[in-house]
This record gives sequence, structure tokens and C-alpha cells, in this order.
Amino acid sequence: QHNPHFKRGRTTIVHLFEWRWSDIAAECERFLAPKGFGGVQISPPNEHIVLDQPWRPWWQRYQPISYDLCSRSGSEEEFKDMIIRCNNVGVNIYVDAVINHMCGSGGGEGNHSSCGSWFSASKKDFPSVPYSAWDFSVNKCRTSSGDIENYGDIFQVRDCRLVSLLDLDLEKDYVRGKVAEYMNKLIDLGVAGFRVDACKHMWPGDLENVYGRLQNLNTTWFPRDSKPFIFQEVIDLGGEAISYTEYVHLGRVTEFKYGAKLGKVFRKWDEEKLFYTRTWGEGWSFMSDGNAVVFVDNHDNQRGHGAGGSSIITFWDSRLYKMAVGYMLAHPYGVTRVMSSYSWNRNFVNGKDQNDWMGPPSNTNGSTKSVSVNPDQTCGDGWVCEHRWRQITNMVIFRNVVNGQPQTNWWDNQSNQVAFGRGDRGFIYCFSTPSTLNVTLNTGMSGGTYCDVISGQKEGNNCTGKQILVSDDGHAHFKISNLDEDPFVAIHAESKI
Ligand code: ARE
Ligand code: CA
Repeated sequence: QHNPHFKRGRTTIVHLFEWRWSDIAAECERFLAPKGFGGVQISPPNEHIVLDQPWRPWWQRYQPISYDLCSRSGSEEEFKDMIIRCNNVGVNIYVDAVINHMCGSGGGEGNHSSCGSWFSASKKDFPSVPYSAWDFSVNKCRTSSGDIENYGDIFQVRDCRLVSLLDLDLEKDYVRGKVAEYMNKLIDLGVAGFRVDACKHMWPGDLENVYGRLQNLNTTWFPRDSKPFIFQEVIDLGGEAISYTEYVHLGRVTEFKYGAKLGKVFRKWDEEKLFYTRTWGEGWSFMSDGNAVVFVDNHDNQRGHGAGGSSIITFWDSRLYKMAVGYMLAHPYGVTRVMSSYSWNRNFVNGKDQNDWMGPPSNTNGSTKSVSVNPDQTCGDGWVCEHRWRQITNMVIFRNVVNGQPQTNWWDNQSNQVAFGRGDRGFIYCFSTPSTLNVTLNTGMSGGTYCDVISGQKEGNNCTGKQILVSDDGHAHFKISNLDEDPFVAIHAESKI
């Protein structure tokens, strides 16, 4: 379950946060497959609550009402069509599975749900599953509020309500069966795996039981006996009662230290310096390479939810962001995930964004807007599409080209300039300090002229960016200024001209 089952030597997942299924299908065909993306993490596809206060927040999708497949992203038909079209071009779909809980305890009663199913949060009644009051862990929770009050107590964290969300009792065979039935339906339809939400709040033994019930992947698109890829959201920055180590035998785990630390390095906070990343990965006490899913930011911490704090770099700091994502994609550690966001009207009051709830670009009737694509390949209508930024797309390709190669030819200036290669397949040089670089480095690559894929790219036999001349002994001269659009350069075997 640690294997993402990427096809055709691909390596990277993009999270198309809040995209509609029909847009994802089109994106697989027109962009993700040609650019070599391995898969898409989609927003939760199941029925969710629909809220007016605040108006249609993005997080309503983390409040399930049933496992029917109609959501803000579209209908079941559109969902099925997306899976087929993405699979047909070799792009995997990973579902965000919300199985720890249903909606918030204050969710009310009625048909305010994405498929229109009736439910009652106060009676804990969800007839479309069906779940009733017996299926929740109310009697296990010992806090007076019924909510998690102390992350130091492993029992509360698992058995009480996360921010008042009605907590399912996954010890019950019936609940395990319903959750597995939902996930198996998705596997049948052709998904490649799951991002499992809020795993810290579920007992590893319960998860093991649920995962044990899952079928192998659909053989229309995957080899026989392929188990679904599982990556579990466990926020572990150290110092809490629950550790990621309890989950790594079950599947991969999100490594939240990665983005928090990388943010500090590129922002030069806490006296961090880029050259300290010589030991990036396990050397920074991250989980072992084979267990990690890594990312610079996610849909929570890009807006002050979740964990990582203010060091997290997002599209709002676009120049730094491209460098951080570029570094991540060049470095061999972990399975990489790239964020693709929408923009919203940030409004900080005393350091807190009052609009951190705002949902995706919407029409007046509340439906999510389609993603429009501009002539220069960027997106419009409020969709940021970081994955379409040249520097990021081209580093996704870089990662595919160097896949399987070790990190080699490390160089640093004992400060904020570093460079490293990936065998003879690729080389990256980057700095995070206001300065100019003028240095000759051993790239480990074969002699020739390469096109830098950050300032441009190879188009036919031309290069639209800087050209890097590698001599027959593998050395190349790098001259970059902090005034350049991006203070980094990357070349790879397929950017040779
Ligand atoms: C919303 C409202 C709440 C309200 C609730 C129920 O904001 O005020 O009580 O609805 O009505 C997302 C949003 C939440 C939202 C929820 C449901 O972020 O704001 O609540 O959807 O709509 C912890 C968990 C971790 C979780 C983060 C956010 O451990 O699993 O909190 N992340 C996932 C998703 C989120 C999602 C949920 C889980 C719920 O990625 O998008 O919530 O499905 C320390 C701890 C962490 C802890 C963190 C923040 O760092 O180590 O474990 O993360 O603090 O508390
Ligand atoms: Ca729980």
C-alpha cells in the first residue's frame, strides 16, 4: 500500500483542490498527461453538508452526509467519466477519504446536503448510509464537551470529536463495513488509492481492519494484485502523544515537517541556511523515504488551518514558492505532491485571515466555476494553477527524467547557495540569498549544451531560456543574479539541445 502505482515513469501527484470533475478530466487529457504528472488528489467525492453560515465554505466537504457520489465537484456520472478519461491517459486518481467522522454536531437537520439527502446531526441519523446514533463513539469519549480538548491524551484524540465533527466508531464491524464498502466502490470505478483524512483521530488497529477489507485495483488499468495506494494524513511535528510511527506500516504518511522546515530554510528563519539541507530527508529526522508523502504547502496550511504555521510558503509568495517546490522536486526524498489552489480575498485582522473559509470561485447560485485556461497556459477566473507555472511544470518533468538516480555532486558555499545532481540525468543550482553567483561546478552530466528549464525550456531544437554549456569533463559555468526572475537553474538529460 506504499506504492502509488504511477505509470510511465511518472513521479508526482497534483492536488486539484476543489476542482470540478469535468475540469479534472479535461486537465488530465490536455495538460497532466502530456506534462508527465503521475496522479491527481481530488477533493472528497462523497455527499457533504451544504452550509450558509459562512456561505459554502471549502471545508463543508470535510463534513460527510453519505457515501453517495454527488458533491460540489459534480455528479456521479461526471465522476465516473473523469476516472475513465484520466486512467486512459495514465493519470491516476487518489480520493480524499473522510472516514473518521460525519458532519459537525451543530449541523442541524434537513436536506441541506449536496445530493439532497435528509439527515439529522442532532439525532446522529444519516439514513443514506445508513448510520444511526449507535455508530458513533460518544460513549467512549471522556471529555465534558465531547470534543478533543487535549492532544496529549491519545484516547480523546481517537474517541472524541475533532472540532465537534460527529465521530464514527470504527471499532464496530458495521461501521468498518460501510467505510470499506464506500472505498471499494471507488476502487471498482478505477481509483488508484486514497489520501485518508484525519488518521491521527483513528486507531491504527481500526484502520488496519478497514484497509484489510479493500479490494485490489481495477485490472482494466492496473496490474493484477495491485493494492490501493494509501497515504495517511497524520500531522506530526514532534512533541505530541501520537506519532506518525504508529501508521507507517499501514501505508505512507504525510510528512508535515518537510514544508514547515523548508519554509524556514527559504525564508532564512531560525538562522536556517540552505546548505544545511545537505542532509535533507532522514537527516532532518523526517520519516524514512519509503514512507513519506511530501509537499511545500497543503489546502489547510496555505490558509492558516492545520499545522506548519507562518513559515509555510504558498503561491502568495510566488518567487519563493517556485524555488521551494523546485527544490522539493529535484530532491530524491519522498513521493511528491504539488498544490494547485484557487485565490481568495485574504483579509488579515490581527494576524488571522477572516476569509480563510472562502470556497472556490463560484457562480451566484453557489456552483463552482469551471477552470478557464489563458492563451499563455495559466488559468483564469480565480484558479491559480501553480502546477501550470513553467518553473513547477518543468521540475515535475525533471523529477521524471532523473527518477531512480541518487543525489550526486553536492556543492554549497557554506551559506545559502547549493547545487546537486541526480546521477548523469539532471543538475540543479539554487540560492536563497541576495547575491550573484559566478562559479564553475561539476554537474556529472555528459558534455553538450543544455537548456535551463526554469528560465525557459527546450522547444524543438531551440531553447527559450538560458543555455548552460557542459564541458566534456562535466563542468559548467553558472552565472545567476538575484535580479533574475528566478534565482535557480535546472538542466536535465532531455533538455539537451
Ligand atoms: C469546521 C469549522 C469548525 C467547526 C466544524 C464542525 O471550522 O469551527 O467546529 O467545521 O462544524 C476542515 C477545516 C475545519 C472544519 C472541518 C469540517 O480545517 O476548520 O471545521 O474541515 O468542515 C487537526 C487534525 C487534522 C485536520 C486539521 C485541520 O489532526 O486531521 O486539524 N486536517 C484534516 C483536513 C481538514 C479538515 C479535517 C481534517 C476534518 O485536512 O481540511 O478540516 O475532516 C496541531 C495538531 C494537529 C491538528 C492541528 C490543528 O498541529 O498536531 O493534529 O490538526 O493542531 O488543530
Ligand atoms: Ca475518531
